[in-house]
Amino acid sequence: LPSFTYIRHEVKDGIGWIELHRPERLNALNREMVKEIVMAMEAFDHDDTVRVVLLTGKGKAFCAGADIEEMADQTPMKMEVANQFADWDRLGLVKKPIVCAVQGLVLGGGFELVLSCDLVIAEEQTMFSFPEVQLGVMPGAGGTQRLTKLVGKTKALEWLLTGDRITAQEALQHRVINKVVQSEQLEEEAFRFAHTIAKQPVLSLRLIKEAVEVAQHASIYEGMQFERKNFYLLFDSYDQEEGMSAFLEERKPIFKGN
Ligand code: CO8
Repeated sequence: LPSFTYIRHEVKDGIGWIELHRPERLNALNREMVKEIVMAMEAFDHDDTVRVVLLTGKGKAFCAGADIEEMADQTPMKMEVANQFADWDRLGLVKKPIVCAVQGLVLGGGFELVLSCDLVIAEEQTMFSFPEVQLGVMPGAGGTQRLTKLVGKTKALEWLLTGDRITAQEALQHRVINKVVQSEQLEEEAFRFAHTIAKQPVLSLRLIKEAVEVAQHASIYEGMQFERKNFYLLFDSYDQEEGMSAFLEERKPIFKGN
């Protein structure tokens, strides 16, 4: 991986760690930064030493949203030609689980980035919002779609139409996030959470994530067929044989990731 301008990255114990790093702009996302995030995620997706991706931020805001300065003089045609949201589509194609740990403010495009991840852990002071409406625009990177699927129309509209801030507890209650932890424990808990997943057989992780993604848009019948095929596929893996033999022999399995 090249050294990036707006993010930091590292591989630690099977965890591909990406930290947003644009502190002077409260981690506001410019187009280059989004490209860097996507490039790092795709590189981790193809790196056999990585089993799970962990995305974090630091400081007052996990992310203050899209870079307003960069966005202010956009035109519809410039945006059509630049097609920047294609990068966001690529995020949705990452096969490995993505855990996101957030703190401080999670705004606009930053909230959309969080919604593009699979599992979210937040420190208790975290505040989420979609302030786009107050700027005369609306979310453009999946906010109206992913949020509505998660929380339903009523809450999604309330949050999107007011731009009000949502606490971590409220986000937890509405199933936007998985866990809330004390501020000083965020990093440790995030690594622990990621590590619990990283320990599992990697092909199971992959096919479970894929099947859950299918459940987001398929009918229950199609989804069941898809699940079944993925279930069958895993019986061609070493880790299935190892996992089941270990159970029968009353020992701990040693998974190989194939
Ligand atoms: N874009 C550009 N610069 C920003 C942004 C931003 N979103 N947020 C903060 N900054 C800059 C500030 O301009 C300031 O710069 P400088 O030091 O040069 O003056 C620096 O970061 C520090 O910020 P503040 O001084 O404002 O810090 P405060 O603690 O006073 O306030 C806030 C923090 C409340 C977060 C405030 O900065 C703020 O309201 N920021 C804008 C939040 C916002 O409206 N975000 C939504 C943007 S719209 C969006 O995300 C649309 C998504 C569409 C698709 C996604 C594509 C990526």
